[in-house]
Amino acid sequence: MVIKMSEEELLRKLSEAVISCDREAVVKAAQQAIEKKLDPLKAIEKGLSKGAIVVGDKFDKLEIFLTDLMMAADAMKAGLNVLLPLISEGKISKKGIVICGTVKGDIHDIGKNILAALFSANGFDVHDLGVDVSTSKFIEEAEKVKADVIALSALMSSTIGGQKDVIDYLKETGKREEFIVMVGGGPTTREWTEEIGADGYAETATEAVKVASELIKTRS
Ligand code: B12
Repeated sequence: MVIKMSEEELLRKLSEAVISCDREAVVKAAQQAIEKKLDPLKAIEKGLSKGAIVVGDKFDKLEIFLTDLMMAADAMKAGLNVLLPLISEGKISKKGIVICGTVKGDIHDIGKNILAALFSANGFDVHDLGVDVSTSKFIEEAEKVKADVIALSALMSSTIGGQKDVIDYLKETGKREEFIVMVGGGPTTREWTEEIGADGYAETATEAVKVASELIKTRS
């Protein structure tokens, strides 16, 4: 019970430090989380990310400005710099090759970076193409590295169409069956996944790794 309380307290601290755009407080809370042996993934998903959701809602309601949003993102990234390296290193046997990136017109990369780190930590060979990635770049790279999975991140309703573009392009060029396509990020839903004909969707990076592993298994 005592342990649970302090864990909750730490998660709250992480989230509140992101909400108040306090970089130093985020780093301090992340270091405390490590000292208290809190699972780094839990600290990210139930601490830092919760803060990001609150900040996003405030921005949506015009309660904060873009500069605040940028400062909160900066604080969150500082926390990730402390926590992500602690997520255990990949196992020796490679589970598959993943290409990931944020779609065209979209520069949000925090979630995509977590996704890449978790795939890597779980034994996948990851090729992170970064942000604002064009449809052709995704496909060129996927062919080059003989990817099993193309993971497309999109955070805005104005850019989510980039996920459909990749799938449409694969269909048009007769390459759809060569790759597993997964989609995720804020506006992505299960319905959208079905509508565009993607193979998999996940709400969190942890779930994404599980879904990808299952999809690869069923394909081979
Ligand atoms: C931080 C942030 C920013 C930062 C980005 C910094 C960075 N380097 O990423 C900055 C300040 C730069 C920014 C800019 C903008 N932003 Co912004 N931003 C956010 C915010 C607050 C948090 C996003 C985030 O990092 N979340 C935390 C991560 C961990 O979560 P996540 O990305 O969802 O990822 C998780 C899962 O979704 C999943 N996942 C992610 N990708 C994938 C991919 C696959 C394949 C799978 C399976 C899973 C998966 O795994 C991750 C970990 O579990 C959101 C609000 C929100 N609630 O999302 C707004 C938000 C996304 N932004 C928004 C907007 C409008 C903008 C701007 C247009 C603002 C402006 N007026 O300029 C610009 C866009 C610039 C551009 N062209 O891209 C809107 C989008 C609205 C919409 N629905 O279209 C949001 C929702 C805020 C809002 N409520 O209005 N933003």
